[in-house]
Amino acid sequence: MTSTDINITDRMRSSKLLTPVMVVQPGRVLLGMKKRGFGAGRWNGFGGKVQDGETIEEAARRELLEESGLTVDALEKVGNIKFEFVGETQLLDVHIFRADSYNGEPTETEEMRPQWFDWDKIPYSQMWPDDYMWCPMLLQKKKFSGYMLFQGHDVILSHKLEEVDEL
Ligand code: 6U4
Repeated sequence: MTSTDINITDRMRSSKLLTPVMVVQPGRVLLGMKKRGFGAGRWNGFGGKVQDGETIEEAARRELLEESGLTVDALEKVGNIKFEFVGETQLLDVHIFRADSYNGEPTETEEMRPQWFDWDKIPYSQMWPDDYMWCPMLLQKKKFSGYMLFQGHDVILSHKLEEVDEL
């Protein structure tokens, strides 16, 4: 355990569970431009908050459908990153999923505008600033676990990210 982990545990902070899903095809990945709310103006996976009474995976499927119009058969949990924002008490506990096949056609919704990106043209400069660290791992089918300390929404003060066998 690192000093960072101990800090989080000691403060006993509440956390909000979030569920971004990346839909991946050979050579391309589907992202959504977030049109409102948290992370607006950034390309992102499709996801949102886990509601009472649903599992994290159920929430991931519900949010994917609500935000992109897609359903998926298999959903693989590939990452877990905890986010702390300086001055905010609540941690974000983000569970990142990958889907390799999907049903339906990506459809723009009130919250997201979907678009396919080639793997070598992922718009990292218009994504959350941590994404360039783990998206390549996701595309390589690696699993990862980490922690990010943000100052505001643009600056990462410190981070830890490691490949793991299991989540
Ligand atoms: P609602 O309920 O629609 O008002 P909103 O504030 O729009 O909520 P939410 O909770 O639906 O946002 O979705 C936030 C999304 O952002 C989730 O899919 C998780 C994702 N997310 C949060 N931090 C991220 C980060 N650093 N990198 C990333 N995705 C992140 O790629």
